[in-house]
Amino acid sequence: MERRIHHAGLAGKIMSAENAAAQIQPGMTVGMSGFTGSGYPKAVPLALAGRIEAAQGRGEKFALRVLTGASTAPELDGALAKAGGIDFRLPYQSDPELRARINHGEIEYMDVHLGQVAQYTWFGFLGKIDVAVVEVAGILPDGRLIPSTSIGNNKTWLDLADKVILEVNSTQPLGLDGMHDIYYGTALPPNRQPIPLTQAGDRIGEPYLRVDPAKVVAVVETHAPDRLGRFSAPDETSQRIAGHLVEFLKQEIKMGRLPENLLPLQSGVGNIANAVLGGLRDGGFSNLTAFTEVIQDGMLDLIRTDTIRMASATALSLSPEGVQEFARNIEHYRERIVLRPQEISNHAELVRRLGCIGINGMVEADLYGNVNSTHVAGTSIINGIGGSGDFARNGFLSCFVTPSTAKNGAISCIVPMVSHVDHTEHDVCIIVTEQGLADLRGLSPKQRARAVIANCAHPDYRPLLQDYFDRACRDSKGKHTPHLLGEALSWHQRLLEQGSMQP
Ligand code: 0RQ
Repeated sequence: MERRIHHAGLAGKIMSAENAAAQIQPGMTVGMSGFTGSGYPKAVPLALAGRIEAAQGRGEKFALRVLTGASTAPELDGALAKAGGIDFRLPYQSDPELRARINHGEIEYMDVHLGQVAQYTWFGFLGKIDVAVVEVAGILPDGRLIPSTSIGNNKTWLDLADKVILEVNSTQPLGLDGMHDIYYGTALPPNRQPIPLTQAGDRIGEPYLRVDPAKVVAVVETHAPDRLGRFSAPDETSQRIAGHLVEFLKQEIKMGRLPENLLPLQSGVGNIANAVLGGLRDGGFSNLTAFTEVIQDGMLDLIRTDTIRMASATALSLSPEGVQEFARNIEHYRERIVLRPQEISNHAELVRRLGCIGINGMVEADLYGNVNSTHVAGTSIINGIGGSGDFARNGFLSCFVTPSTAKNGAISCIVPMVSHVDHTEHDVCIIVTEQGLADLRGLSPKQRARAVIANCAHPDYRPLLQDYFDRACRDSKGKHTPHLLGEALSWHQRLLEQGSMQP
């Protein structure tokens, strides 16, 4: 570990995770590192959970406001949620324990666009940050920090927190050094200047995070790797979704609306989005770029084969096999990957300037193109909006992908009216299911409904949707966006009551 902590003053602050966790008091707001299961602190949250359980055992309330980059892992969200140690959490999460407690109403959860979290903190909208707990790969002699496998909101937490706890993780490859680009030019309105990034791979900042050593109250050494899941192998459904999208992109090139090497890709989380990337590799594309949040296995593979020549993201979220491949060929990847703070990877100005092609998973879409990315039957959260909205609103094209049904056909992912809206009809260009692709660009609501029913609905549900739409066109008071309000959410009600949307 000696070679990872080169600052004498900070080396003098090495202590156990338990002693570090003792710096965190009930009611505090803690900004933690971590984005889609990578770069999260491995030891302090666990020690904290132990402390919280002991306090609860004595009948004392001990809960925190926990802010992160995005989802973390069982050692952080899972352990703290299980201990009853989280009062309030933002943004994106995916831990089953945390999700269950949010949906039971025990934890307040604020789902917010990932690109907005840093500026909301700087604006003061989220209150004061008491403590930052940030994983890093190493500490330089001058005290600057080599970031880990994700950057997320770390710059903001380190800048704004009163106290800082650093975890230095010996398993994170030192080859990460030089891969990051931390931009320190962000100012607050009215003093903001244009962000000088015009290509996905531009380096506009510095490779290291800054921290005031005087604020660092503890340095903890850890030796556990990121705990990341595996992706399911692309099945026939996801391959058909990928096929429709690839065919569409090729058609756009033919029509002269996209260049041969497309525009910078953004790809969301989940199995379907991962499979779509595999489709691009097999589709004969080359010289592509990505300006995205997360590099999953599918994208790593495109970088390995030079299908993607440059990728910008805020986190690596790889399977155990992906981690091995990354470490084996880290020199290749260092030339082709730039990791940035999420306020930059997801910045509206940059997504719009670069003209990103956003491809994100969804839960359901309605006839008119409104998209629900987050809730089951309108009330239970799955993960969160993540960065999908940053790209859907601001990109060149916003594509949403899903199988046409879920839960063995009991649920139609195309419904009369979405039970929760994350992306409005105004932000959605393309909807793809294994049935086909609906191109909603330039269409009125009724034209969109016809395209969605014809191209995306499953044959089991298509006649029901057509019937709803026909009756809505006849009986709706307003004929611009026809709806039968008493019936619009009846499919979800049927699901809750009978376990299926089928009548
Ligand atoms: O449930 O796991 O119990 O089987 O939702 O569905 O089909 O495996 O799809 O893994 O691609 O995830 C929207 C959740 C899709 C994801 C979502 C059930 C389904 C299954 C997963 P089971 P699939 P995926 C950048 C972008 C929001 C954030 C985002 C997501 C589970 O893509 O979280 O885009 N997106 N960020 O059975 C009830 C329906 C359903 C349904 C699917 N209509 N009703 N359940 N499911 N459709 C990255 C970041 O921002 C970090």
